[in-house]
Amino acid sequence: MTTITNHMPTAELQALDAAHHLHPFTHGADLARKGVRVITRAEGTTLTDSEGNDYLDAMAGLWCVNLGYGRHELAEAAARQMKELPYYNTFFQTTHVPAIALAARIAELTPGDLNHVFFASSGSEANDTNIRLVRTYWAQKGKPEKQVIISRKNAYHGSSMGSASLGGMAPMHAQGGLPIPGIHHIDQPHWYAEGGDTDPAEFGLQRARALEEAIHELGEDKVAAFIAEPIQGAGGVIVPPETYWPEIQRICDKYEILLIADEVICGFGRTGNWFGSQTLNIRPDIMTIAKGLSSGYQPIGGSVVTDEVAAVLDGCEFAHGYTYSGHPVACAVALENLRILDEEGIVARAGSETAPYLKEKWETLADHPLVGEARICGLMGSIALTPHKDSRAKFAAEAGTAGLICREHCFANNLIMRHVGDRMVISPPLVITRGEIDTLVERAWKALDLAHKQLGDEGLMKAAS
Ligand code: PXG
Repeated sequence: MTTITNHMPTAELQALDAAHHLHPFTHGADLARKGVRVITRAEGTTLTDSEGNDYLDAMAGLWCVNLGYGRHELAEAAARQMKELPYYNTFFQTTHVPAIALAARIAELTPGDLNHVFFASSGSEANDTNIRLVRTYWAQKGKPEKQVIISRKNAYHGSSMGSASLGGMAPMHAQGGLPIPGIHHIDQPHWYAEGGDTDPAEFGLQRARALEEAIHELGEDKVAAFIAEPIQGAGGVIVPPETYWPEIQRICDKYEILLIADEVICGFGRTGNWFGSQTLNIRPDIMTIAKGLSSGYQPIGGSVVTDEVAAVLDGCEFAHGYTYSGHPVACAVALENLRILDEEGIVARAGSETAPYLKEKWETLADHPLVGEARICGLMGSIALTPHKDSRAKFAAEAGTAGLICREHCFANNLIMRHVGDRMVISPPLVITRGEIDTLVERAWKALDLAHKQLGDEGLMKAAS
């Protein structure tokens, strides 16, 4: 057997990766030609690759390393738990201390009477739980016909059959026969791309009222729940107009449907409060959590439900669960992560200091000739690339061409910023310093300059007609 280490030449690691490793959301043949980037270590907000290059990770991994890299306390919590009880399940009338402690801590942190947690190992699993959970809830209440879950186009809720069906990503639905039955998608509150000449506040109301229209169309007696990310993340960090969420809340209150806030990205400090629901004043019946729950140090997620939902579910055996629901090592690491986020005031500081500073700097990017808008909420931000600022025009070239060019210039300038089509998005670790924010925005500006030049040179600064 070959021993594969960080010290092997990059080319050998790349060849082995191409030979044996299938990557998520990646065109395999393209990647094999180009050669994969090998990340070897990380500290704070900085990643290092096998060639010794450092990158400012403005994505916190995949929107998850809220605490930043290199916190040994979490490694020690894992090692302690592995020695004491590396695994036991939470099925069949058993439990263990890490699961008890983490569920209790989550209940303290989540707002209102969201006091009960069903654990999973990822956001996708948690959203799959939610599909079965809300349908079971209504069946228990004597309304088994309430089955349909309303979601939104361009939402991201995961990659499993159920969660990708909840999601509204057309390319995902095109593969593997999705969506599953009983999921209905309404339009998203994406004013910049879809609002045209409508005033943003009016547009927010219109897009919220699409929920009410869908409830009428499908029948109130058929609709089980509405699911949404407080702020769409993977869809391009789309901050809805301020009118949107109050109207959604009004509609959810008026009709008998459960509101599921998918907090997988927005949770655990990302928007400047513990939960996006607090920032946007939403009162969900169910929250999906993952990512920042453990800052990505261990795979863990869950569904947090209110006292009322839990009481209804308690009336039956919910025939659902994962081998690793409440995995003790993942729970111990998540608990340690939450302790540090709280005791070091990281979430509090994200809201009171880091987010306002980042906002001030990030919004300067709106002055760049390639940028149509810069949006930010807490520590999640986006910029829209455009060939024509005033009209918010899209590029004539295939969507994502400009975004990819910009992303490559970011990498070449030691910044990791993701592109979603022709939007660039950031979600840095909450521990990012002012100096690092300055660096982030300087490097972003430089990458935009270079992308602008390349797009011009290649004749790509043309607007779609
Ligand atoms: N809900 C939301 C809101 C998410 O952002 C999931 C659920 C699924 O979580 P898991 O743990 O199953 O991946 C997510 C995940 C991207 C990207 O490219 C975003 C996610 C995952 C992978 C890539 O922006 N979000």
